[in-house]
Amino acid sequence: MKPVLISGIQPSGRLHIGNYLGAIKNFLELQESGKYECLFFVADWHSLTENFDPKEKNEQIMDLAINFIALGINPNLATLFLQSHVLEHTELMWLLTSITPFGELSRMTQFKDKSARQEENVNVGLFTYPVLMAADILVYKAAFVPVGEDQLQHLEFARTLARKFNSKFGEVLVEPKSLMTATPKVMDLKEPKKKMSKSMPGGCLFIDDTEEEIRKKIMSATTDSETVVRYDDEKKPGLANLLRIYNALSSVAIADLENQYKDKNYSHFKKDLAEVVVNYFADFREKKMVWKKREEEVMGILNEGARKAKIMAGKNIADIRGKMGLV
Ligand code: AQP
Repeated sequence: MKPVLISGIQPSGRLHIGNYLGAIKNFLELQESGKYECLFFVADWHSLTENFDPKEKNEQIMDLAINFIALGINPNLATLFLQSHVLEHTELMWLLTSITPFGELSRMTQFKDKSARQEENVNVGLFTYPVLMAADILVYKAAFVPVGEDQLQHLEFARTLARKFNSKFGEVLVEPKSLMTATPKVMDLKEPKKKMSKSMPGGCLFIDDTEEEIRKKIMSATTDSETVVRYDDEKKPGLANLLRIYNALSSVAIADLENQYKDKNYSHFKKDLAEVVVNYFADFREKKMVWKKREEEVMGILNEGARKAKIMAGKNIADIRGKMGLV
């Protein structure tokens, strides 16, 4: 049996290049490697912890599922499903809350950041988010989780819970390891000291932006007052971020890019980068248009994915219940 690998993305806005380079690019490579039993899901429950409109949420869920498929998640190679279709995630979450220290959850960076950002809606779901995320992973006994850097603290927390559960009730859970890409933290285009985030759309480069939008956003990305194209993350964070994006999408080494642009200015570099991005996502944009007209087929893929996921999770949750003395 191949090791299980799992990851999810929230349907809370449009996918940006940080989601792609930090997570989805890895999903595709890992899926193609054939080395893992891959599970990918739309984390719709997680996304309810921020203010939302039900109609818009419904559209975001379908849009994310379509994005997954148009980007290349292949239902013949991976299981694609909606988190809310597999109730075993919430059952395990409840079981895990009984061994989760309150203090540890209140120290989670994302909880602190998001509760400061949405002061009017500091809900319990925002607080218990890491327990649900741990359940999402542990319920499949997943060994690997491809994520961006911002999720490492939550993954470490899932590892801690697995260890604690095993030592209290007996070995049953697997401690998951992270798998990161070479670009685990893509920065905001306007404020390059901050992570690119769906909640700050002004600095996001969305993967389904039009060609004109891509060009406009890259040309106006914050850089610095120097003119030399040189990688220096400390002094030139904006340019360093653009160099990393260029490198990740073209496979040209950063040192080679510095060389290639040594006698050219930032504007020349940015123009070329914009074309790289436009071309890289051209195929995706076309496929997305096609899949948008095939919603029924997408639902079929998600239903079949949930069916498979439920079989895996159901078997594991029975073992876990047993360890806890439930009958
Ligand atoms: N800027 C980023 N660089 C690299 N990886 C990133 N990820 C997110 N932002 C970056 C990774 O994308 C995956 C899915 O993220 P998510 O939608 O589940 O969660 P998120 O972190 O809430 O996404 P955002 O865009 O950053 O939204 P908000 O505004 O809510 O904070 C994860 O693997 C994540 O690491």
